[in-house]
Amino acid sequence: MTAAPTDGAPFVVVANRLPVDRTVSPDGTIDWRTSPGGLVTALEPVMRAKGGAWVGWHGAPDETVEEFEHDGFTVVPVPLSAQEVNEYYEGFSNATLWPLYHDSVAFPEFHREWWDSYQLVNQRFAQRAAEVAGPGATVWVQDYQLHLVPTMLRELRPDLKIGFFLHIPFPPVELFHQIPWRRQLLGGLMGADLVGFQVPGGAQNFLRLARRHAPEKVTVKGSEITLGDGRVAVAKAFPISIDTDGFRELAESDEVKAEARQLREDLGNPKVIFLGVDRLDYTKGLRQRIRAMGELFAEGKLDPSEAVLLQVATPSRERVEEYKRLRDDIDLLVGRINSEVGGVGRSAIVYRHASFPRHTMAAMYSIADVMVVTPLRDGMNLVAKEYVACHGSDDGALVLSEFAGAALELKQAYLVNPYDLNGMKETLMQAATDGPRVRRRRMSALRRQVTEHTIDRWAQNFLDTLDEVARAHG
Ligand code: GDG
Repeated sequence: MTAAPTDGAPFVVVANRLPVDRTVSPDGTIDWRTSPGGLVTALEPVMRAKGGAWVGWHGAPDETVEEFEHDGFTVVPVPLSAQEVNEYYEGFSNATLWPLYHDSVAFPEFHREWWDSYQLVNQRFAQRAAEVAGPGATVWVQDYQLHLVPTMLRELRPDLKIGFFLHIPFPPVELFHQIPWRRQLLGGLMGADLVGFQVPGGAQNFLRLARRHAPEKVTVKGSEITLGDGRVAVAKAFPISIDTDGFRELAESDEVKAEARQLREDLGNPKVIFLGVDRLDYTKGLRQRIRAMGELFAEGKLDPSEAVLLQVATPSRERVEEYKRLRDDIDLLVGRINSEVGGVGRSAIVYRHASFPRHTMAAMYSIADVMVVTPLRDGMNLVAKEYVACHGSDDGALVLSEFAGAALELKQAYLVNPYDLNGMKETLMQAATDGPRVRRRRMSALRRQVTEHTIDRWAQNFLDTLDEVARAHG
């Protein structure tokens, strides 16, 4: 057991990555840059509002960094060796759990040394959280890289309220069963008072597994798991959202409006702009989407002098084999399509493998006539919600995969099955050609949804429920 520091933080977020990455330029200057991805977009505003401490890796291997203050909260860096980055992060987290939790759309690899490293690193995160959390503090553990932390942390600090939120899908029993360490992973989560999932299906999968593997004296009833010592862990869905007002205000600013005009001009003022924005990840359905768009151009259904697909693919996990392959595939596919369709000096697909500042993203969202979000599987997908928040006029259209968690809320989107190429092509055309009345009706329903369900409300909901559970059963 670790003693509670009397001056510790009352609220602690524990996530694999800090919201800022440490970068060192060639002249040795150290800089901190916002790290990419959905988890940071979602939690940074919560942290800015609540204060406290954020425990996470700072993005540079083999370096120890002291804690420091940033934007009203304490940043607590956890060091990782190059070997741990390789085995715990790129290995077990991103080449075992990530593909398996996303329907095994890529083959998950199981290596015992990756698992050893995963346990070791989870223990380090738990230890650091135990050191910075004040007496009776609320600790919110994030995502699949830290499955074991809730139980490890509870052993060190039984006085804490512990929540866990999984940002990605939680798989059905048949898939989860493949994992050699399934019991330990489940047991790790049961250390939390509240385990949150993006959609009810995820919570149900978890409860079903808990029932199946429950050791003696553990019972599962409804959404409650009662453990041997009488403590209760609750599993429920909390669909995550965005800082809707923040995005809307950004998109309405004069700077972003000017940038949007310039962007449209740079693209040659096309009649229809299709937009895709994704981390370059095989779960995001880029191959299928680009093929569908390519066929629409090749068949003459879309005219490259009038329509364009702007596709942003943010670099991600570049050292993992499957991601290298994906990058090459997409380069090849886009190159082939552009060489076959389109006039001289005008590309059917404008593809950028790069990361852009948030204001440029807002400018892109506001000029996109059709936003195309077609993951093969996605916990939620914030890009879909950001588009709705930023696209001011009601003449936009959102094409959204049925397999994104967001589809359960954004029901008025043009829903597609990304595996059905013909169906997707038809829906893309329908989204581009529907009359203004239909588009307006759909967009205003979507806007209502993201205006009412914001990131603040999500965090408040989760933390209120955590308080209730801990009070009732703690
Ligand atoms: C995971 C789950 C879940 C992307 N490129 C740039 C950039 N982004 C931002 C987007 C958006 C975020 O990254 C991506 O969020 P998603 O939700 O779309 O996807 P994941 O990264 O896979 O997130 C996902 C999420 O966690 C939250 O729970 O929704 O299902 O997989 O915010 O705007 N931001 C900037 N430049 C870029 O180039 N500034």
